[in-house]
Amino acid sequence: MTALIPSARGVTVAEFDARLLRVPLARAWAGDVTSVGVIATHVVRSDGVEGWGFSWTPQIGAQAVHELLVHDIAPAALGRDADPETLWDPLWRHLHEAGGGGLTTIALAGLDLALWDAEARRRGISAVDLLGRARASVRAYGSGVNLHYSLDELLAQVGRWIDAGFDAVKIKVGKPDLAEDVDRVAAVRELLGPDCDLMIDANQRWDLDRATRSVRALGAFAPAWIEEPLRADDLASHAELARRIDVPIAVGENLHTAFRFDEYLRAGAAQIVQPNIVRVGGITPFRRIAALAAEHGVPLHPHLLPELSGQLALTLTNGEPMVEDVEDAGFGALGALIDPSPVAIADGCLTDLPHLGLGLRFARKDLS
Ligand code: SMN
Ligand code: MG
Repeated sequence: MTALIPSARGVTVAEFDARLLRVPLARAWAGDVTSVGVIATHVVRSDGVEGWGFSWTPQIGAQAVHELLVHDIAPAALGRDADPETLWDPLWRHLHEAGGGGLTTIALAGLDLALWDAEARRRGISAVDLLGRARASVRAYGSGVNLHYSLDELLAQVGRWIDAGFDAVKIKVGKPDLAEDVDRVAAVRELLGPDCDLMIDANQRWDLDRATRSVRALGAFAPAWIEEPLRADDLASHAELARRIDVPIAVGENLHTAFRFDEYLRAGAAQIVQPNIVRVGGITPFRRIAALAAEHGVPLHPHLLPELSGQLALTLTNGEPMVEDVEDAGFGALGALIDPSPVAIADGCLTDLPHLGLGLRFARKDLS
């Protein structure tokens, strides 16, 4: 991949800081997920240019991410080249004894995003234009953390997505009793009609036998994909499941490195990939994963974070990426941003609005 920021050579990281905030959710994602952790980051380069980024983890590890950023990433980054594509690999190697992916990559995203933001701001353009705009808009789908909803609540949510103009929606499956999943998916399909895309997400709840039985039963409602049917760690079972079912398998929100995505793709264990830009370590590794997906001819739909994912999706050249809009969970809608949201979602489409850099500076104080 050609370097995008040759003009940044010689410019170094001069200052870096990170602060932890919790952003309350308007709709709880489950009884115990009522807010998400955000680690807002800020970089100053040796040429005086500033950039803002963030890291994110809903429930687990936000303090640890903050500590990694302040104690392990900042000292290793200071004085080094401020080009994110030059800096990412040495920092990843530096952190590796604490894990090749997971908290280390989640933390690394905080610096990577801030460095991309800084370079776009130096040029007076948006990150979309810095990275290379490929399209004017991307399709968005309605999504919700709704396994705990009653059937009436679930249908009301799907009704809101239809009214908002979405033609693709994703619901959770994985009730203890398969018959209940069948009833819920049948009712949602009935409400949507045959022309909308319906995706189902099991959030790693099943084992191989249960997944086989479930997907065979739920396949009757023409799901566009089954997401995370099994533990994301278990590549072999995904490959076996793919041989047993004809619904495409989507994974990625719990894969953390380009190596892991490559293994899944080579094994035929995923037909759709969904990297989370923060969890994989930022824009730099996300772009490598997107290149891998393109090589394999596999669709990529970035996971969550529509204000960030939407911008990256606008730069993807392969296929038709879709962006996930979890109901009432955007950072803009939650009041977490200083500036107006850099993107808008209407009639099932995401577009970007005029902004500098990533346009994602977080509110100064803790919001919870
Ligand atoms: C999901 C994961 C984490 C937080 C919210 C939602 C979910 C999805 O798996 O894919 O939307
Ligand atoms: Mg999911």
